Amino acid sequence: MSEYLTTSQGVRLPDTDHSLKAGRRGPTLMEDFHLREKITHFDHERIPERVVHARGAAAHGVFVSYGTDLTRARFLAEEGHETEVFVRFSTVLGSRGSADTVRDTRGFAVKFYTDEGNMDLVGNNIPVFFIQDGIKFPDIIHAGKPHQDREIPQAQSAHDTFWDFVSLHTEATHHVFWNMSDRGIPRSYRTMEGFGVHTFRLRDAEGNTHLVKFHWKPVSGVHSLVWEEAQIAAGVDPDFHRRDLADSIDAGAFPEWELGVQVLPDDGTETFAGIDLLDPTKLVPEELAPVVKLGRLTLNRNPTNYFAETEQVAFHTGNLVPGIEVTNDPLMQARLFSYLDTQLTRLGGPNFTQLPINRPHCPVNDMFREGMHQSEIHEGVTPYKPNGLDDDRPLVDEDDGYTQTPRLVEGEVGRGNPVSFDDHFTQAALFYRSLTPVEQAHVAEAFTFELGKCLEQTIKERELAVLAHVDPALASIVAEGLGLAVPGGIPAVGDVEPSPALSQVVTVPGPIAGRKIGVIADDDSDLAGIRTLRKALLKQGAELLVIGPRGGFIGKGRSKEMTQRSALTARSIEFDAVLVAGGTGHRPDLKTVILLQEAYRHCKGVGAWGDGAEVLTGAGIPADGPGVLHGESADKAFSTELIATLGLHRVWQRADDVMADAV
Ligand code: HDE
Repeated sequence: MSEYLTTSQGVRLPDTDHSLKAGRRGPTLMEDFHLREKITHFDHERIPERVVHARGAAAHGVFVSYGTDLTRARFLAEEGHETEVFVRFSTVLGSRGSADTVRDTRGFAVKFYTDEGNMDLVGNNIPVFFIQDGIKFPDIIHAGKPHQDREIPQAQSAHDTFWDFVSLHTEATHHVFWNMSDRGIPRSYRTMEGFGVHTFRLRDAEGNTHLVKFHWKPVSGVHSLVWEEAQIAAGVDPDFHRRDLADSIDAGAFPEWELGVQVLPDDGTETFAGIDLLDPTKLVPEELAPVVKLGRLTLNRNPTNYFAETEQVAFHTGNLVPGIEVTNDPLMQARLFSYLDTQLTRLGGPNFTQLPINRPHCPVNDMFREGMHQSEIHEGVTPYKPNGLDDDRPLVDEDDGYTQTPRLVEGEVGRGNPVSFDDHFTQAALFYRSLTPVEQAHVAEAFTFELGKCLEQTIKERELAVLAHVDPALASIVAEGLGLAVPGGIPAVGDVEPSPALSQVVTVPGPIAGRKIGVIADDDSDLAGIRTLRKALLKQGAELLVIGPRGGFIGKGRSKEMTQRSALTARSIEFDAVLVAGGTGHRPDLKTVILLQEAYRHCKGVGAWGDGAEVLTGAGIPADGPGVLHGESADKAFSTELIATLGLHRVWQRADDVMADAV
């Protein structure tokens, strides 16, 4: 890299601020090769955004294996084996510049740069999908994307075409329930589960096989936003998740997940406990097949250049290594075609695998030649096999090369699904009935909100009929909110065995690394208390941010504290808890009142020490409200209670009182 500014040909430049003109006031000259080159390159800076999952954020990291006998894939089989990874998270529907916190499915795509070649696990944060057959993908996406006449609404499902489609195409019901639950609005990428969705086949060194479902379990627990918070964040900080990911990594609070698999017999039936394993709208409850942990993923490095890494990374479900195979799931089969195909347009030709972010970290010799954007200078004259001029090199590896497990395929050519694919409602009921009451209430609110945004009455009624199939009580709540009646005579799903693992409400405090705690303070506040509390939180990997009346410093004399946020820049959505420091002025201004009330309404920890409590009361926060913390000082007892409150994520006991406001 030159120390001097040059043209792309390496010629040094004396000036990049003025174009070449005939006289100071004269016309610009064609001769100005620097101007022309600079503008031409700029004109071509954008590439097509991803047709889905355009909005994303990514990070580098490492995967360390726990070791397993299930597969011969070295990066999983060998205990302690370290593999570099690049992970991209995304929303599905929005454009590249859309907000992070919209209600949507999240992508969770992992590229393992293994020493046996690149392996991509291109998953989502929801374990099931809208469609059973890939041929329906353009339909569901066309229905979810903005209306084609006015290109609105952006990045959301709360509109007629989405609900028109899913109410007719009822195999989407299970996935829609997950979208309408808290899973559709994650707190951060760090607190999302990930799923491979399809059933995969693992093969060990002896050729034994198992069917598996991949899971990513976040070490920070599974947590979400509340709907009002998500909506505010979309405007106040559209980069909410992207910022959180980058900030956590910068702060050393590295996001971590454990990779695991549900292990299911490969006995030729392709079913388990009556569940069709080829149907991607079905999950296997963890109570029936526990998740066996295979290793740990740590994201520890932010990308240096968004375009070169996060934008140009190309995932492909067909990037597999020996020992990991796909199954006949008709959704997966279509994906095997789509990913390579889409990259050809998005990345401008077939050589995108040579881009630094896509290049395998092991030696490659594919005999592919030429093509747009070729950046290799290949040697020799024999990019073909067999050849006699180069001893028939490169070699083929008959022992360790990638092979598929032999499997018999027979059947009549035709279109259609197995009969087992016809049940569209049982697992939606399983999911809904496995949630806690507060989570169920969120689902009801979400359906009411989304259908309330639809203009066509028939669409709302049709979806109410779908809900009545799944759960009549839910259908009634939503119908009431919409001011409609539940269609009669609809057979509902009977009893199902709930799967508690599907709920994300925790009763035992989890880790709080990466959480942010806002402390309202002014010049008179107890700054020593703030410092004590910061130390206690830092030990847990959480960050304390001082919210002052203005930018700069607060404090008197020699004791000063830098404010990280001011009354103007602070908004509740950024904080997992909001406190008032002792000594802080007693009459809260309107912004402080809103800050505290939002935090309270969103069921976050709020509290104060010393006479800071008067600010809370002044803001209308009930002193004896659940999760309202009080301390004489910011001592150990106070920080311990705060950490426990944060570890439970939300104070759901408050939910009943504030629910109506949160819709
Ligand atoms: Fe994708 N999907 N998908 N998808 N998908 C893409 O590939 C597609 C599906 C997923 O961060 C595209 O490079 C079809 C399921 C993620 O770069 C495209 C079907 C799951 C990402 C594509 C599906 C996913 C994509 C767009 C139905 C979860 C973002 C740009 C047969 C298991 C990857 C691109 C990233 C991206 C096609 C269904 C996850 C067009 C045809 C199911 C996380 O190739």
